[in-house]
Amino acid sequence: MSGADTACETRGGFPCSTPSVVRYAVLAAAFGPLLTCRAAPAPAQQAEPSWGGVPTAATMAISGPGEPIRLAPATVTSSRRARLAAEVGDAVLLIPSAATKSIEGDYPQDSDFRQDNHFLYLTGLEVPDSWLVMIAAGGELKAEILFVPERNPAEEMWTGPRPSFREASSSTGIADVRAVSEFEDTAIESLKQDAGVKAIYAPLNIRRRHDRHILTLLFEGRAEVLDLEPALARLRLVKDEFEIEMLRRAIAITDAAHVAAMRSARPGMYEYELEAVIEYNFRRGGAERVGFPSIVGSGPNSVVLHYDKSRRVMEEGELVVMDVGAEYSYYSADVTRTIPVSGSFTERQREIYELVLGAQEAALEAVRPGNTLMDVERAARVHFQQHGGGICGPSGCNEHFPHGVSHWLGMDVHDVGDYSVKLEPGMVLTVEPGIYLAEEGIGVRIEDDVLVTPSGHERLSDAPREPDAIEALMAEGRGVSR
Ligand SMILES: [Mn+2]
Repeated sequence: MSGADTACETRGGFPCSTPSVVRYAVLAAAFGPLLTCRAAPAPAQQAEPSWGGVPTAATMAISGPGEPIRLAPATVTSSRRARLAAEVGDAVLLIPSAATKSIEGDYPQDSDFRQDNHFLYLTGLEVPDSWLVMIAAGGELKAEILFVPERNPAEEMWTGPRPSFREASSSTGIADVRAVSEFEDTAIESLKQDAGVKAIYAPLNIRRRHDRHILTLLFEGRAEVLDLEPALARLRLVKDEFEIEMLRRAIAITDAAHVAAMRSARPGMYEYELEAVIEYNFRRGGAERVGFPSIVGSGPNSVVLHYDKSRRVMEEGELVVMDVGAEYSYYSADVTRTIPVSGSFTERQREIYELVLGAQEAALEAVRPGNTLMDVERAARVHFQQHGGGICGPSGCNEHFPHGVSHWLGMDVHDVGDYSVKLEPGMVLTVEPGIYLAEEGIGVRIEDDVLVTPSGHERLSDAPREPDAIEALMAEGRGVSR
């Protein structure tokens, strides 16, 4: 849209600076006065993490008690909201929080309330049943309103105190906080009527498509409703400093859990016992939950890519694949190590392991700005082609390596984002080649988490992965001198 930018008026306390804003005046009037100044309190100083240090006598406990998670402060979430407005240009954005879980209907065992990732990314607020409304015009954030449940002493006896409007405002930097009970009558009703709105962005994924508010706008509203996901995915693909810090913590906790597992593994142990060592260390390190169901697969289960039952006794002479990730502050690690149950690799196992490790090194080399995930994938596959003949047999390694080398990593373990873009500093991906020989019951996967940097990459995960280092650690865990 072109045209002279002369109009500048204020209606209902809603400052306008571009012509497109005028279209939102009706909306603004319906919402009442909208404040655009957003408080940005400085984040509290954090103490140095205390959990990384002292190993205890027990092999199963490596990481000491961790710090509770942190949520992004207003300075961080305000800048994300401004970037989202720049991404969409002219639109009204509706972002719902996660809903309260019901013990009767949702089977929420072992899973506390978890905020919706998009909502948390934009607000840092762990409150259920809420909506964020943003108005963008000319690529600028013109207004934002947070609708949260009103405080309710009778309910809070069960669920604990909820933030007041004032608290929600100061933790998010959103000046205008209202009761969610008003959301339908103000936001949805005015959006249904207002034909001047160029577009409404809302999440239209399968979980959200049936939201009654979104349905109302889709079928009764006059503006086009577009999917918010691609715009948010573009933002979330490049991590900000706060996100990288949280990812580093999630990954450090996961590394420590791998070390504990290596020291604890024994023939005769159930897979679930090893899983318990890992998840115990996650929680002790301050992680809220697993980022995905832990995969601990021994022997024949080592070739099952997403084996999550963990019910088998691990036997002498087998390998066990541990593909696990702690979730800390809503960011998930994803690190895989493959270790010999008995503490030392057989010759055959080591040969396969070295092949996979070589492919991983080749793939890591390809992680640098300008390359794509396809280049990373190709590097691993070329390595298998050139060095895997003796191991994979005449059909080649592709048949024994059925999954991709990389995926994006962040708030979702398979994080949002386009897979065809060029790598840029701030993107975080996994590099995880594997070889699975079903007939031999040998599966090897090695997975690390990698940050793209201006000059190449930084491997964020650091649990031992050289076979000699794994054997040394396992011997130490058994009190065996080598
Ligand atoms: Mn992975």
